[in-house]
Amino acid sequence: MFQKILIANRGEIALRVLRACKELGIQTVVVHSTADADAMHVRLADESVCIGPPPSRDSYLNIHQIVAACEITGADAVHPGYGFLSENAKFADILAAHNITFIGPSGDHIRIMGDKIEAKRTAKRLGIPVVPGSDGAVTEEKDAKRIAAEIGYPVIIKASAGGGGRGMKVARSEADLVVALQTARSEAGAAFGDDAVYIEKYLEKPRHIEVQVFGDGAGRGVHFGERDCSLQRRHQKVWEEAPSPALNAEERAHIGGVCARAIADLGYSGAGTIEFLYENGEFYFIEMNTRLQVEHPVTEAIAGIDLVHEQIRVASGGGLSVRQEEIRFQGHAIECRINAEDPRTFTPSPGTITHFHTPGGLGIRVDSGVYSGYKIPPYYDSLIGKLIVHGRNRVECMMRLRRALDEFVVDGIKTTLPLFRDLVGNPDIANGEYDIHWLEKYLAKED
Ligand code: MV4
Repeated sequence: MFQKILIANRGEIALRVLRACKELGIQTVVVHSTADADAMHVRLADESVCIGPPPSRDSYLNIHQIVAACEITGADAVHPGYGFLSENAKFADILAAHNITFIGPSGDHIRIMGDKIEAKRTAKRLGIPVVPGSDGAVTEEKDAKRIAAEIGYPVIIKASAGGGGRGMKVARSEADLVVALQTARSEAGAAFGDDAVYIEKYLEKPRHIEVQVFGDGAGRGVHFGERDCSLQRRHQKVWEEAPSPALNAEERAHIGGVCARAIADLGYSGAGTIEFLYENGEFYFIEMNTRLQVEHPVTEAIAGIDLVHEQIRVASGGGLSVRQEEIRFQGHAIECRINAEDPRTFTPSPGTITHFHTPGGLGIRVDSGVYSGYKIPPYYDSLIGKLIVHGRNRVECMMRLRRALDEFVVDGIKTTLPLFRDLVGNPDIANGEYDIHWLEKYLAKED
C-alpha cells in the first residue's frame, strides 16, 4: 500500500480523495495555487505545496511543478481527481518514468480513449455496441455522402480529438453534409490541432446512460451498474441518478456484463466509465472516460462501495475488493450539482459565501469544499458542492431530495439550488421521463 498520496486537484474532489486516504491510513499531500491557500483541502491535508499562480495552466496543469512536489514530499502516488490532468496520457507516462504511481489507467489506455475514432474502433472490437457510422476518419466528400446514404439521414459529424460535445455538426441532408464536413474539419483542426472527423447516425431523442467499470489491470473486470446523466445543459451535467429510470434489471445485467468483459479483455486498470446513448431499447457506445467522474457518488450509494478506496487498492496492486457476484444494488440515488451560478442564466457567481448550512439525516450526503466565510475564487469551474440523496426506491429518494433541498442554505452568492427545487416538483422528472434535450427545452420555456 502507498505511504503518501499527492492529490493533484482542488475543491470537493480533493476533499473526497483526502477522506479516502485518511480512512486507509495513507499520508496526504495537496498542491494548490495561490488563489486556493484558504481552501478546505489545504487545511485538512497533512502537507501542502503551493505550485503557482491562479491560472490552471500555471498551477493545477503544471506537470513539472507537480512532479517536483512529489519529489520534495516523497509522495509515492498521485490521485488526479477529475478534470485537470486526470486524462492526460503524458502526465501518466511522466509519473511512471519517475517511479510515482498514477492512480488511474496506463498512459496507453488514456491515449486510446482520448482519440474518439480509436476508442470506437476498440469498443467495437471488444463487443460493445456502437453507433452505426464510418469505420474511421472521413476526409473525402464522396465517402461522406456514401456513408450517410448507407446509414440514412440525419447524421452527425464529430471530431476525433473532441469529445464531451465539442466539435459536432448535424447534417439532415446531402446539402447539409457537404458544409458540415468542411466546417467540422476546419474547426477541429483549429481547436485541437487534429482535423480528423468521423460520421455517425444522429439519434434524435436518446438518453445518456453510462456504465461504471473497474479493471484490475490483470484481466479482471467488473461493473457497478449505470447512471442516467441525461439532464444536461450545454454538455454540463446537472442531475444524475442511479439506476436509470429507463432500464430494467435484465437490460442492466446485459450491458453491464458486456462492459465488464470488455474491460477485462482490454487489461484496463482502475475506474472507467463507458458512455452510451440509449434509444428504443438499444445501447450505442459513444465515448469512454478514463477517470473517476463527478457523479460517482450515486453509484457508491446504491452499490455501497467506496470507489476511491477501490482506485487506490487497484493502483497499489491489491486488486479489486469485490467479485461481480458480490456487487448488489440497493435503492435509488440522485445527485444535484450545486454550482455558484445564476439558476436561470448560469452566469458564474463567485464571491464570499456568508452562510453555508448543509442538510443532514438518513440518506443524505453532501460533498463540498466550501464553508461559511469562504470566498469562491473566479478562476475555476463553478461546482461548489454536490447533494447526493439515497432512498429505498425512486419515490422515497425524491421525497428525501425535496426535504434536503429545503434545508440547504447558501447565502452571499447565487447558486443552482432554486433550479433543483423546481425540478424535484416537475411531473416529467417525477416520472423519470426525460431525454438529453429535456432540460434545455424546459429552460427555454421558463424564460
Ligand atoms: C450524439 C448525439 C446524437 N447522435 N451522437 C454530445 C456529447 C458527446 N459526448 C456526444 N454527444 C452527442 N452525441 C449521435 N450519434 C447527441 C449528443 C448530444 C448529447 C449527448 C449526451 C448528453 C447530452 C447531449 C446533448 C446534445 C447532444
